Amino acid sequence: MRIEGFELRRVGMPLVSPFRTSFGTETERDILLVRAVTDTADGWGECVAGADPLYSSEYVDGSADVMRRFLIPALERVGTAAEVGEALKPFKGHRMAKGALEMAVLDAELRAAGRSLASELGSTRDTVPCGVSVGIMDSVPELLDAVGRYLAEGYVRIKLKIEPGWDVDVVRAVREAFGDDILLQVDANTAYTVADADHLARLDEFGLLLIEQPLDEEDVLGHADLAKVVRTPICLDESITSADAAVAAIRLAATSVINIKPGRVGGYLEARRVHDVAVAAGVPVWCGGMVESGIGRAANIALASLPGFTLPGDVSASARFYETDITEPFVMRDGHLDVPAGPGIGVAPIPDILDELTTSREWISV
Ligand code: NPG
Repeated sequence: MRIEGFELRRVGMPLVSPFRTSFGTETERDILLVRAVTDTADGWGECVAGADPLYSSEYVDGSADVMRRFLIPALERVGTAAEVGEALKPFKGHRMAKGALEMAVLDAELRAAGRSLASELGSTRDTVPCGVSVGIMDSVPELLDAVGRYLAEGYVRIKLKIEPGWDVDVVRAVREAFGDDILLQVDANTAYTVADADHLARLDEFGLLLIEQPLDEEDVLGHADLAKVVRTPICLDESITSADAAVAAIRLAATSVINIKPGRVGGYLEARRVHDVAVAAGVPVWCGGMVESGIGRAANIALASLPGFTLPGDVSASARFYETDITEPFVMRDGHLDVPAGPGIGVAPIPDILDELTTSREWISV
């Protein structure tokens, strides 16, 4: 395969409701899509960097810049998706940008070969269970209302975003309203310090599946210390930037569950390696979400169908975030989504909708 170049497309996708986390509130997603044009087929990738560097150091203008100036030119002699990671290795960081380019090349390669991403990654299921991530709200009644609606829609697992001042009482209210049987977990997005260990241990009485990333991204040892105080399993997200980072965190007993987000680790091929090292260590994984459009959502569903993904992921229907998706929408049935079976990621943008939501486009030859 010869890569001719990439189209960078920015799309502005309004969210159905504001999504608040401990690091900010989003009302619209500014998504960078990349289309790889090759001599055999085109392929799509989605960069999950946010508009601002608040979840991680990456941000979407920075991703576009590094792709344009460094990453895309380095792909001149690359002929397969498996070579992309190696070709981009000299450039430090920027995993979300690298992951998007690799995804587009992988999609093109698989489309040309008529193979699905799911089968390429090692999928063992046709459907995946859907979890939903519920943002911080202005009041507890408002939150209970939202949780009630998601449960009625069929979501099989609820994740509550937490931060200091919106944690123990909120979890208690959800347990009191919906009982002990619902699968429930919390996500702090690094909002606490190890000095909060005793406070976080108060969550133990609620039978949570896990506490996700309570401490700073770089505080892996802090998580190991915290895990000795808190009985609820600690799950790392932001800290797990590669399969090597996963191995280290597991060995340090800083994490007993792992959230795998392909963008955060530099792509779907590294995401599979994280899956593999976790499975080898007996550590369950689940697929995270970054409020993706149908492009990234399709690929996440494929990844979530690998055998080590034994917990429901942040894999929700398109309608959870978007009234109009840029692909055919993903619709949940009985709390599950079908794994796309077509070539590559199995979906493509609908041209008219894509054009309508596009805010800028740019062509870059390799
Ligand atoms: O279902 O796509 C989804 C969203 C899940 O809560 C979710 N994602 O910290 O995991 C996270 C959070 C996030 C969203 C992080 C957007 C960064 C950007």
